Amino acid sequence: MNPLSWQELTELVDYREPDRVHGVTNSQATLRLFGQKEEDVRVILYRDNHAWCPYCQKVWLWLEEKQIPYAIKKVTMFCYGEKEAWYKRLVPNGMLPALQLDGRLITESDDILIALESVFGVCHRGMTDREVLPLRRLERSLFRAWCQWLCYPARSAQEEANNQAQFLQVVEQVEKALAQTPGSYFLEEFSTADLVFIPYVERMHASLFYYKGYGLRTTNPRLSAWFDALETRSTYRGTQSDFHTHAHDLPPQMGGCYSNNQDQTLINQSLVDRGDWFQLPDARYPIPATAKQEAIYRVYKHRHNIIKVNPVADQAFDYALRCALTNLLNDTTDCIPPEGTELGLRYLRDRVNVPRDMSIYSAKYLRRALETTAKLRSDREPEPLPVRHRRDQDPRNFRAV
Ligand SMILES: N[C@@H](CCC(=O)N[C@@H](CS)C(=O)NCC(=O)O)C(=O)O
Repeated sequence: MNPLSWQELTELVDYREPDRVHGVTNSQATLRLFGQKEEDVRVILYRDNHAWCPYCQKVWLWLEEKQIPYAIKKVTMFCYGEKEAWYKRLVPNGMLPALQLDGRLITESDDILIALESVFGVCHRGMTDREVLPLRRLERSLFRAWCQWLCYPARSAQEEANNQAQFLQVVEQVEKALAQTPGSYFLEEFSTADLVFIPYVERMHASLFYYKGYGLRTTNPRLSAWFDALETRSTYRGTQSDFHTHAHDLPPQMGGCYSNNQDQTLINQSLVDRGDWFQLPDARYPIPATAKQEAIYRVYKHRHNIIKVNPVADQAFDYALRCALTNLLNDTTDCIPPEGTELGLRYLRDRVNVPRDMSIYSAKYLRRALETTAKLRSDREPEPLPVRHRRDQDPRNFRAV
């Protein structure tokens, strides 16, 4: 069967892009107004192009939760490409996030939140609240124990076991902290305390599943309920990434992630890299009815750049990509891609980035369609993703045309 043309694909896909400015939290917006006017904007958030930076996610979520009108300026992180000269003039060390509040520049995510609280009020409880402060310290202990286990090569099996035990001990304290209130959040309701934990706990969940075979969400009932509660919030869902993106974005950011190579780890790695992505516990909320359509729409919209950067020749890859999308739309495997294009389909499978490109379930559908279509040709895998940098994702190659 021949694939649908781009024209046919776009006509068959019934998808209207959500309102980026006033609608639900999304990674593509450069202005967020929440029903207010542009003159009301007092805040500019400088965050990374990839919607990956954890400290940026914390501030991003705060602004979304509080519905403060703000503009967004996106900056390249060192490992993806060259930092913009205008940003280095503004923030000489190039670190993200930064924020302008009534023209005053603030760096350091904690200082940013404290400054925002002083003007707009707290998110239920503030950064210096006496119940939030010990939780902030607990988050840093968890972070340190995670780094110690994940980011340093253990010199012996005993050292690996000690690092794991140390991490699990802090997880127990987090479980106890979550048990202090009847609901699923750290305090009586969603607050700054949750915001502080979200970015790294999400990254711990993904990385420990992939590199250590450990299920943070599946083995800890309070953390599991906490994730479930977060996923009821459209703010969180708009910033949420998936296991694949985190597993492969973390090594260059953290200076390395070390696998324990245990049987469960290898099973998990295969699931994250080759699917089926629907079996992963990275999202548990119901699949939105628009997820497939969103995936096709997003590929259609950026098809020129996607085809240009792909290692397979443009014409062959264009055909192969339409095969994958036709198969996705029709839920079949009738459309067979040209010989050799399976490497290009898998190249793209490995580079779908959540939430930068699309939301989590759309990415699962797309990765699955790319993989099942590639498999119609062979099991050949492309070069593994780089671990020291991710310049294959240089945003300069993906500017809208
Ligand atoms: N303590 C800082 C840490 C910020 C930080 O480490 N930012 C990283 C990204 S997660 C960064 O901007 N690195 C420079 C780059 O990668 O370009 C804060 O809380 O804001």
